[in-house]
Amino acid sequence: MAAAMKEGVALEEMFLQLKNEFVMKKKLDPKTVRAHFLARVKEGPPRKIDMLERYKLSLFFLLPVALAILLGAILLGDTLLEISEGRHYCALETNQFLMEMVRPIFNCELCRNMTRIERIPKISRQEFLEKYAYTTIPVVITGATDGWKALDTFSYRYFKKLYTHHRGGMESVDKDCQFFNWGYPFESMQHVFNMTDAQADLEPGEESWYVGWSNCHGDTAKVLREHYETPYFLPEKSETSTLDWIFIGWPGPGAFMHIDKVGRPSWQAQISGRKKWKFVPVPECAGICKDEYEVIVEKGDIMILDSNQWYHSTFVMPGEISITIGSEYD
Ligand SMILES: O=C(O)CCC(=O)C(=O)O
Ligand SMILES: [Fe+2]
Repeated sequence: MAAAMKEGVALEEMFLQLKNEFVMKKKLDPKTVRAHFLARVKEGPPRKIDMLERYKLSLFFLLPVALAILLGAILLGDTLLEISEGRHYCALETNQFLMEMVRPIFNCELCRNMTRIERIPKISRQEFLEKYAYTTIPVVITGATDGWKALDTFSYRYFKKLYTHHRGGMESVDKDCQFFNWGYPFESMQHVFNMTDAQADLEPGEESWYVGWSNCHGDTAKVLREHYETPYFLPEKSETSTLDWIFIGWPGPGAFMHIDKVGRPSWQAQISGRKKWKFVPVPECAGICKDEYEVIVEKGDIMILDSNQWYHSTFVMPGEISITIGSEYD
């Protein structure tokens, strides 16, 4: 995971360097910019990609991908069926190169005039629908968790107790959901809940930590749902995924720069602590949108993001432990 973290940082550096190069040069069309980015990620130094090379490049990538899909369909038949039925989240381990290859081209007009990420204290369903729900523009709705029990109950010990008492909860995260250690030395949730009380509380001299997981265990989800509500501004007809995402950890680096392939936009409520989010537009928006955007999410705020369309990373600000819960919506 440390290697993956390094890879994430290197990718981000390369990405920003490329963006600067493109801004210095004359305007290139988005497809060419993306092809350059993919070529640089795969092959190192930049080079001109002509039609023949492009053709070879496509064959080079598409042939193994097609074979892998065929093999995967044979070997992972059941899992794929589960995914198609929405019972499984992801068949492949996160791979940023693959993510970049499969994501759709972004409409850079959406961020052309975007100077910052807005923090809005109150928003009606209608305004949210028109401006943010499906536009991919990140936004923070402040003070949006009033009355949520989670603000008083969620803590490291609360989750430890919940997952220890509900048989199968932890195992199902390992087996059917996802666990991210973001480069910190935890192999699984069992490992996280076995740390010493001193480290859990980040007593002086202890190492900071930050992890995240999705919960797809029915009984545990039922209990979690007693502690939070569907954000009041989500469109009436939208449905929140049955998958909850929890991220918890102390000040320091959180998620490293990445892009997801989850299919839907998501909300994330800050239940404790403060977290800085960094958003970087995709390569084809170089010179059209700002190089990066930052916003701090405070306790009680809800972040809205389309993690499929923006590279994003997080950093927990000094102070309390950061705890968030979120989900996708459609
Ligand atoms: O909250 C975090 O640290 C990362 C969240 C994230 O990557 C996501 O919601 O897609
Ligand atoms: Fe993400």
